[in-house]
Amino acid sequence: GAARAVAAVDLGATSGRVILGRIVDGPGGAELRMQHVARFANDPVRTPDGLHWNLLELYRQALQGLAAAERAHPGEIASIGIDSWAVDYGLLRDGRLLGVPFHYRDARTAAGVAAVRSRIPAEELYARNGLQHLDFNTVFQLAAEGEFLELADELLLIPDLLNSWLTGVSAAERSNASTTGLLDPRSGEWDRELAARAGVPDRLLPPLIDAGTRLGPLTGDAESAVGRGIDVIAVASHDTASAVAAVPATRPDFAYISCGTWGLVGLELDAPVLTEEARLANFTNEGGIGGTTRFLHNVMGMWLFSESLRAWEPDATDAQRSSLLVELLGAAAEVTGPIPVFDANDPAFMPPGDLPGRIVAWFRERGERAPESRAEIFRSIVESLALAFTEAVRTASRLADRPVSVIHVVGGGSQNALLCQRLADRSGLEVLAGPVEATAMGNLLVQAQALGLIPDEPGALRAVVARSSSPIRYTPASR
Ligand code: LRH
Repeated sequence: GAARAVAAVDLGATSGRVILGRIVDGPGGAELRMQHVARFANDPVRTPDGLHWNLLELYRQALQGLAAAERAHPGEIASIGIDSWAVDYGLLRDGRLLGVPFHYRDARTAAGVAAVRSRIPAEELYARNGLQHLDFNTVFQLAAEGEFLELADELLLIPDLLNSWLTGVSAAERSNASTTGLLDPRSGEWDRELAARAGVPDRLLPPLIDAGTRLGPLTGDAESAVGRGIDVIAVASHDTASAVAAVPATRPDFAYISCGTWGLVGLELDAPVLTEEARLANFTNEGGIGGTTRFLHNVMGMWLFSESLRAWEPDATDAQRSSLLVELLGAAAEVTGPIPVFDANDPAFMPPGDLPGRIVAWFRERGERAPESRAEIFRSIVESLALAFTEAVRTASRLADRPVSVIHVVGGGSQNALLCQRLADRSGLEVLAGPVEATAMGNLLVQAQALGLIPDEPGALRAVVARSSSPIRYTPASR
């Protein structure tokens, strides 16, 4: 029979996928073979009270993909792992979801920021939770919930919520819990005193577990829909944590960019950097597998392209937008002359809506020449991202006092050849691009490790990724 398989449900902010993985023997050792089973759009929905995730549709798609995988490979799936974007959550009472989870791009959080700020100074908050300020950090979202917090008896982040639907077991996986603003990055435990001061009732915080913990078998309707005897394993459920776990680095002095909707730019460290300098540079300390710290900065990322395409072609399908992206990047590469560059960290680009209009306005407000054609706008995005990425790598290196000699770009953005080349040119560093599916790989490999298919030792996952992928190398143009 075929080797046992593990299944990843990887939910990104713009699309989700179900991918099967198998560990096979390669010439140099264990390798990961992946098989795409399902891909589906993740389209948020606006209702009168705000912007929401269509969580039931994502759950339905995940179950449907898993069921199709089980039908195609009966009895082979040993386990399932779920990862998603960070910070967002459901509130529950008696196990029942209270309302449709909000999208982190919803505007309601400003009130929550003001409320938390009035109780906890920004300096103290950072010294205790180590998170870069983003208006949508869970602690601020919760502070904007008002009376709903009083109704709830449990808080579950999106992957934890889906895991509880699959198994009946509620827990908070640490990598994603580290994005709430309620976790102490040194101890990896809830900071209950901080949570109380932020107005978050203690009863809401579920027990914490590490990535690699077996939660239990599929139960109830999930078992009927997918199959019997399949375990759910908590993976590094923050997508960025899974992606960084699967960076195919072979030497220690690397920076990474997990480049999807966001560009998460930084270093993997043994301990958090909680200095005032790091706070002012807006660097975050998130928890990774094996007790590592993801010391990184959020840059806008592929969102700038995808949201522009959505404004230009509101009726296009996912596939049509993908091919338009490739076409426009080709045209962008041909643009000559000085390219206008904007600040890719400007929060003005955060909300959904006419993004090209906001880019043009950014230049006009400053009395600068704005890009005009679609190709010019895309080239301006490429240059602005390459610059912001370069600055974030340099800042991370300085703040953590660690040299960097190579940048690994993983995720969808690693397919953007123009961006990777311009990043190499601007940073003066070698750029290694790929794998595209780093997040799913990290998800699958943590399961494989929990099942004993990969040794449980530092570096073991990256060694498998390095054998299973061949990154594309971009060298800086000589100037
Ligand atoms: C990327 C990501 C990122 C978070 C953001 C909310 O998908 O998880 O790491 O900052 O979404």
